[in-house]
Formats: sequence, structure tokens, C-alpha cells
Amino acid sequence: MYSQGLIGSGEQTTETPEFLAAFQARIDADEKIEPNDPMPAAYRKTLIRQIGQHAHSEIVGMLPEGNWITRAPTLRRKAALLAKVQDEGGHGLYLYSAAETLGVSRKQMTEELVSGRAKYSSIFNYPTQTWADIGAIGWLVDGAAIMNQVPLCRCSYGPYARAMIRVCKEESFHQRQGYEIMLKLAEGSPAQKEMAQDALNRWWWPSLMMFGPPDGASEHSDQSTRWKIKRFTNDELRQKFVDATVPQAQRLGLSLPDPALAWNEAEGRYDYGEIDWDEFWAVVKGHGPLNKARVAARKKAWEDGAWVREAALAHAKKRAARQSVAVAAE
Ligand code: FAQ
Repeated sequence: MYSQGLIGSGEQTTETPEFLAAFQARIDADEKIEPNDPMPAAYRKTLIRQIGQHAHSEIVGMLPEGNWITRAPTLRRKAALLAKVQDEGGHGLYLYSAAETLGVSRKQMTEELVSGRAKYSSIFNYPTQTWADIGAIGWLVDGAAIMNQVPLCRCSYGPYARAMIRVCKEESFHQRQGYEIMLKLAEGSPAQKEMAQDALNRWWWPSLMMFGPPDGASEHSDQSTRWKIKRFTNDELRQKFVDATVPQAQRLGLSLPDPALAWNEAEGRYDYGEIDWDEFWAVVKGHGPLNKARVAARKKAWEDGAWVREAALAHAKKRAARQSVAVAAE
């Protein structure tokens, strides 16, 4: 991915063992790496991959919830949902900007997404069938996103780490609005409680899959941990999420769809059942319930917006030409 014309801002560096050791020493000393600093090509590539996928996840992640904006049950719910979806658009834009500091353009990244080649989080390929799904997404999906993203605020790459600080604050609000929707439904009529339980049943396992493959199958974890891009492994974060979420489900009076879920006194954590990794990989490889529809929706938006991009560019060029005439006349 992005093999041509990519290494933009940083200087080309000969990657001698001394250079690699000096770079690792900066990481080990917890120094932040900034856009124009020399960095190994593989570090740059890994960040472009992860930040690009993360940006796409935010942008595609607007679709499942956007589906319910016109059907939110009250004005208050509609206003909160609109704000949440708008925040997600903002997160995508910060993240595309963070990736651009590494020498890839937003246009390149978007073309990867709309051609179906780019990855984005598996979770957004599942449908939102009822209003309770909006509660479940806020509670579980944003809850999982926060668990994964808080450590990214300490990521070694400065622009990514700084973007994550604001993103995490906003995700906290999202998580609470989702939990509050679930609470109201769980304390409502039997039909509302049933709707909340059904949403939890459908979103629980896909939420656990958000953390990525198990540690033994995670291709990038070791190197990303050495570079302090990742601070915890996929399984460590998944476990933290389970431990934090089980008591929240208990408070709601809802049950998690996992018969193997049990408190492990000796380890001080919850044991949970086996994740269906076949389902995970099928969704990651494009065969989830809505992969094709999600990519088609983003492609349509990109094509429909072409005239806006052209007009903005024409305006910018005209302005630049006027300014250069004015400077020449001074
Ligand atoms: N879905 O070796 P690893 C959100 C891929 S934001 C799809 O473990 P890594 C906000 C992975 O890319 C949610 N693909 O990879 C919101 C790699 O493929 P590659 C997104 C997945 O990078 C809330 C391959 O499998 N968050 O939710 C998934 O070390 C509500 C091997 O995996 C982020 O992106 C998956 N679940 O660890 C918005 C956070 N998992 O590139 C709207 C930043 C793995 O070799 C509504 N990202 N893959 O072709 C990360 O922390 C990491 O990239 C991981 C994966 C942990 C996702």
C-alpha cells in the first residue's frame, strides 16, 4: 500500500545499524518523534497503516449511527446523536491530517478506502437494526475504542499522540450517551428491555473483535510495542475491556451472551469464552454483512463531493494568482 511517492516530508535516510540504534534509543527515552525527524521507513509505514486504518474507521463508523439520525426517538436524542456522528467525522479528519505529516495524502488514503483495498475496523460492517443498537454502539464500541485509544495518547509519534487526547475526551462523552440509552431501555417496558438485551447479544462479540487478533496471531504487535506505538497487546486491552464492562452490564440488569464468562478469583479478572476468529477474519477480508454497502456509501460520497473539491481548488488557485499579482505590484 502507498508504495510510490510516499516518503514525503522526512529526509531519505540510510538505515545503518547506528541510525536504527539511535532511533530506538530516542524511543526508549520516551522522546516524541516529530514529522521532520529522521525515522526508519518501516516505522513510517506502520504509522501510516495504523493511522490510516484508524481514520477510515472513524469515517466509516459514521454510517451505522447516521442510519438512525432521522429516527431518533426524541429531539434530545437526535441532537446528541448528530453531535456524536459529527465528532466522528472530526476524528477522521484529525487522523488523516496526522497521517499526512508522514507524507501520504488524504486523497491517496481515500482512494484506498473507496477502492475497497484499505482496512477499517471490522465492527462497522454490522447493521444497526433497532434504536437500542445506538445505545450498544456508544456503550460497547466507544468503550472499546477508549480502552484502545487512551494508551495511544502516549504513542511515540507526536501528532498521533496529540490527536488522541481530544479524541479520547470526546469518546468518553459518546460512551456515556450510549450507556444512558441502554439504562433507559433496560429500566423501561419489558419490550424495551428486550430490545436492549437483543442489541447487547448482537454487539458483544464483534466489540471484543475490535481489539484485533489474539496475541499469537498479531503480526504487528511486537514491533509496534518496541516502537511504543502500542503500549499493550491486543489481548491485554481486550481483557481490560471485559473487566470494565461486565459490572456495567450487571448494573443494567442485562446478561452477556457468553456462558463461559466467570470471575476468576485467582487471577483477579473475568474469564471469557472463545471468540469466533473465523467470523473475525471473514469480516476483515470483506465478507461481513455490510462491507460492500459501507465501501459503496463512501465511494458515492467521494464521487458526489468531486465538484466541491474542484471548486475549492479553482478558488484557491485564483486567490493565489491574485495575491502574486498584488505582491508583484508592491
Ligand atoms: N478490524 O497485527 P495486528 C472507533 C488487522 S475507532 C479490521 O494485531 P495492529 C471510534 C490489522 O489492521 C476503531 N482489521 O495489527 C468509533 C492488520 O492488518 P494489516 C478503530 C483489523 O495494527 C466508535 C491485521 O489485522 N480503532 O471505534 C482489526 O498491530 C463508534 C493484523 O492485526 C483503531 O484503529 C479489526 N478489528 O493492531 C467510531 C485504533 N484488528 O494492516 C464510530 C488504532 C486487526 O497487516 C462509532 N489501531 N486488524 O493489513 C490499533 O490500535 C491497531 O491497529 C489494532 C490492530 C489494535 C486495531
